[in-house]
Amino acid sequence: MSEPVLYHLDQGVATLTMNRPEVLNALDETLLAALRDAFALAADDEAVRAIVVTGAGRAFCAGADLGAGNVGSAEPDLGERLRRRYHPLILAMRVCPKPVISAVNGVAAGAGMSIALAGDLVFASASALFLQAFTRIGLIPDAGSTYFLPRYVGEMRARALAILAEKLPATEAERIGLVWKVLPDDELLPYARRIAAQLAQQPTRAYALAKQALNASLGNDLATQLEVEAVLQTEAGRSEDFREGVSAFRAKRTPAFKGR
Ligand code: LHQ
Repeated sequence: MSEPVLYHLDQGVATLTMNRPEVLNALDETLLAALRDAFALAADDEAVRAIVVTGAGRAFCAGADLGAGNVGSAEPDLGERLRRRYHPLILAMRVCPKPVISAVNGVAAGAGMSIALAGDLVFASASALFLQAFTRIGLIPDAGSTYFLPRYVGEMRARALAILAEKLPATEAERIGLVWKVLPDDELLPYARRIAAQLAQQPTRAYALAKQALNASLGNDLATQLEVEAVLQTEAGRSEDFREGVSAFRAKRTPAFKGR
């Protein structure tokens, strides 16, 4: 049997590829567990300083596996399935102390779209599509979609995406702020890996702290968030990379960051 998630490490970048192309990388228990494990491995490995998540074949991910024996087959409690399998994955992506790039190479539907949006940067191929497929089958958006959508694109667009559940082309997703950059299909993965490899040479500890600040931001008032920034900046200010950044600036040389 082929691996449900391919794990490839090169130049400080772990590429995680969901690998069930025959069902557009639909999420079954095995794939979900493997993806969570792959994020844990990449988060813990000091050699990994940036992560790319993508899909094998023509899709990014078609969401929960709707095939026989999976969701919809005498499922007693979908909420429990979410808590057990999806929430740990989405949280792992958000709190991962390394930048996570979603390279959306084709359709990202249902919880597959939620996984895409959980990345820190979302790049998409020109032929990619985003689909809040949930209400089409009588479910509500989950795995973080109701959290990410209003924050990324505003209330009205979030509601339209969730309720109309229309296919959203990549260029339109970029226009409304769900995607940072759209690339020609054959350039997406090389581009995502190139950017990730560049990030891997940068002060990645600062990215981790910036993620922490941004994760906290939307639930906080200004005074609270200023304090969050101060606490995290104290930490950044004590890092080797900060000393190196300033010293390289003064010496007019290229800094050599170590992510510490
Ligand atoms: C699939 C799937 C799929 C299995 C394509 N499953 N086989 C729910 C419950 C519990 C907890 C967690 O959270 C969730 C959240 C969710 O994610 S609910 C939303 C689930 N996803 C969907 O409803 C999307 C279903 N798929 C589609 O609407 C279409 O396949 C899309 C629009 C994604 C792509 O359409 P096409 O490009 O026309 O491809 P296709 O439909 O022909 O699919 C290709 C194959 O992949 C096909 O198999 P076959 O044997 O006929 O070649 C599909 O059956 C299979 N596939 N999605 N989710």
